[in-house]
Amino acid sequence: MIRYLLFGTVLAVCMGCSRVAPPTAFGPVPSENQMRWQEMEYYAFVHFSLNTYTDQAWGYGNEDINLFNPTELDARQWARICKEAGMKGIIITAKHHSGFCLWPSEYTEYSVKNAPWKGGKGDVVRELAEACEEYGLKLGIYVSPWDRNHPDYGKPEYITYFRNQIKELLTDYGPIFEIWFDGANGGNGYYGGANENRKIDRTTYYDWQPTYKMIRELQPDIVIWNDGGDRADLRWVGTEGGFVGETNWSLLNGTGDVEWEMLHFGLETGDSWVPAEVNTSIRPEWFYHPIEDDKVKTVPQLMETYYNSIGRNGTLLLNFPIMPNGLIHENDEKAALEFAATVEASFAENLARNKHAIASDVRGKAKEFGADKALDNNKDTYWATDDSVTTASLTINFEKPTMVNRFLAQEYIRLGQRVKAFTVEALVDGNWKELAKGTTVGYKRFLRFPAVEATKVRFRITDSKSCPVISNIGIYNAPLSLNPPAIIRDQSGEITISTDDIGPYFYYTLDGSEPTPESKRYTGPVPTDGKVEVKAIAYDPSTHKSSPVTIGKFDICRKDWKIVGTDDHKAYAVLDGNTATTWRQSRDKKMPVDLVIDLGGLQNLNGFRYHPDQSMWEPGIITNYEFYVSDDNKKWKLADKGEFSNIKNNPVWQTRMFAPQKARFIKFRALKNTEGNDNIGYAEIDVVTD
Ligand code: FUL
Repeated sequence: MIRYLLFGTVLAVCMGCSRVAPPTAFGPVPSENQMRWQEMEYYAFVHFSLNTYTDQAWGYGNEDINLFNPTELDARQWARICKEAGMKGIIITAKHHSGFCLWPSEYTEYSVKNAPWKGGKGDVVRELAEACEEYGLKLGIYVSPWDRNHPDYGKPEYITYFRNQIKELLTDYGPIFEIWFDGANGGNGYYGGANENRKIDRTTYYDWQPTYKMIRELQPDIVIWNDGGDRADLRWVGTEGGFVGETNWSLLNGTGDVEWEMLHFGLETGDSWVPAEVNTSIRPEWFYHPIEDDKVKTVPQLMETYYNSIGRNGTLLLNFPIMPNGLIHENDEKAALEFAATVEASFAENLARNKHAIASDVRGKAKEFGADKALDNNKDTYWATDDSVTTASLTINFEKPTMVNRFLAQEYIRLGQRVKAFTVEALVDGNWKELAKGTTVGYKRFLRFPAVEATKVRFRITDSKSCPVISNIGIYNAPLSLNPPAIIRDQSGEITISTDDIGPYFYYTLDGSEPTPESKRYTGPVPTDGKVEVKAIAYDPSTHKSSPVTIGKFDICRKDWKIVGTDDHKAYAVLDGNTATTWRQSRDKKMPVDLVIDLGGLQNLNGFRYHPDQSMWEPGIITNYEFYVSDDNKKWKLADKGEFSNIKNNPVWQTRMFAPQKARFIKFRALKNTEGNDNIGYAEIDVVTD
């Protein structure tokens, strides 16, 4: 109350006319750099390194430099695709965890300068910087703090090395809009031949403050992303799945611990402006794996990501893995361009633009803060209320019934983030109807709802930290696209096809041909045996539109498989084809923990697949494993061992190939999990046969 008396709407006198003062900033506000970054909204990651050539997620640090030979590398292809896809910049993995440098760093031999590519004269970062300049894109740098190659990693000397590298990257390649410091540290690595485990204390080891200072001196317009140490300009959202919390405050506390919830939802009471960046890949993994060529996200999936990132007050950093030849795969390009076209079509016409609008309150009843300022397509003007008002509404009159299914609100965040809760209502056939509800708004907030024919739409702010300051409202009628169906094969071999959409038909093929509405119609589970490739579409009989195609590739049927050494019937969740169901081994077991399966007969094995536990809390996700095979469940032979590198942040299917083995039994041995305890869970286990 005192605050309102002191800072209540002020009538100021200017040059003989009275003028209503704008609201003063409330709480933390973005810096100019953060503001410029937020307005970029959508930009790309490219993941490319030596591990592109070894099919790994994280290089160990000893990969042979001679493998690096991207004979067709064309950074202009990357830039063209990003530009055509509506992106505003590209962040490149100049150095990933393996330590291999895509630029000829003066400080290490482990770089492009010793690779066969261009006779050691190549510089990927330079080529990208030039391509970005040509296409009008901004350049960003990912430089991994964890370095599995460097002999000094873990010692103070490494920090000097790391800073020298940052200095090179921020000095030699023109303006850099963002620098990205990933917090990953899996411990083990090559480390100049030591081949050992080196853990560091991420809160102290990197000594970030002098590094930040140097960065800001070298690149005053930069924003810093860091999930591993001192608070920076931007925050991670706690998942690589492509979504931030429905509630998303662009605030955190400047010091102190950050819990997962704070990353995901921000902190309403935070004392610093630390907005969210949603990073996700256009494929399941970050680096290129040929096995994922048919796993590129579809337009409906990318639209879902759009609404859950940009549509929730975040930015979207979408990754393209670069192929060993140095190009982006055509499937990824196609998906990104179709996604861009769908975004464009969805928001081509703002049905609220310049419509007549009435607000419940207008600041000092002044024209410059009127309702129409939220509909004038000018990001520098806004509708605001008097300081004491924290609930308010704005009603847009279409005059005639108008079909709508999307709502957009934007706060003028230069004055802080304020709105805590709102609803969207519509006048349909003379009655007010609630369409959707939201919590925070921030820079951009979209709500989706089933289409209605509305004569009026009302944006009702039901709670706000201070007076609302709304710079833009958008109302759209976006075309709908059907989700591609999910295809599951259970243990008996039965195929099930489904989606979350209500009402579509499904058509499928089992012979590799493209499904169309002329193909076989799905009416219920389809029995199959042996290896099968199922292709399916969802189809809307009323609009005659089809979804993108889903491809399900299944290896030998698992109907004769038995899980050995347990009578827990829940164990068969690992064979039910459903990655949402998990079997947890008994919590009494201590590492190593084995899962033994009898395949029911001899098989020609040359790989296995593991889908990790999907639980958010206390998951039992395996990071280090051994995989054995046997004829008789007595004599075991090691077929493969290794790590599932980035599995904690990106818990997707893991496929490992090994030299052919004829065997009837398999033993999947867990040596370590993501939490450093003994919890072990499996969503699915499968084999690859030749
Ligand atoms: C992760 C890394 O460990 C991944 O390899 C990838 O670079 C991703 C963007 O960040 O945490």
